[in-house]
Amino acid sequence: MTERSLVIIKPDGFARGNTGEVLRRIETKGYTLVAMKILTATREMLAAHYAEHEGKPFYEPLVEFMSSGPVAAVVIEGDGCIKGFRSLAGATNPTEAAPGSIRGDLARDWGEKVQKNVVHGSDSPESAAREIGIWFPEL
Ligand code: IDP
Ligand code: MG
Repeated sequence: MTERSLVIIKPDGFARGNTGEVLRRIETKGYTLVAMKILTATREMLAAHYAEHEGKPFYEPLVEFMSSGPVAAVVIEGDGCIKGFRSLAGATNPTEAAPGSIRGDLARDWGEKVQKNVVHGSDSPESAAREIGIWFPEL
C-alpha cells in the first residue's frame, strides 16, 4: 500500500470557503483522495490529535480554535504524499510561509495566541497512521 496522510482544512479555511482550493491543489499535484468528511471535532479527538503539544502556550487556544466550527478531514494517498503535502502547505507561521504555498497564499497572522493557518498535514508515517485512526476509525 502506498503512503497515506491526514489533511484537515481547519475551521478558518473551511469557513472562508477554501476547501475546494485546497482539494484542487492536492488533486492537481496528483495525489488521490481516499476518504473525506465534514465534522466539528470534539475536544477529546483534538486532545489525542495534538497530544505532542500539550502544555505549550498555544495548546488551549489551538484546541479552542480547532473545535470552533466545522472542518473537512481528508485522507490522501500517493508515494511521498506526507512530505509532499507539507511542502504544498508551507511553513507553520503564515507570515513566513512562501507565496505559492497554501498557507503563504491563503493565510495570514491575525495577532492571536494560535496561528490560524488553513490546513493540517501529518508529519511522518507514524503520525499519519495515528491521526487517520482518530479521524477515520472506520478505515
Ligand atoms: P504544523 O501544523 O505545521 O505541523 P505544529 O508545530 O504541529 O505545526 O503545530 C500545530 C498547530 O498549532 C499549527 O498548525 C498552528 O495552528 C499552531 N501553532 C504551532 N506553533 C505555534 C506558535 O508558536 N504560536 C501559535 N500557534 C502555533
Ligand atoms: Mg504538526
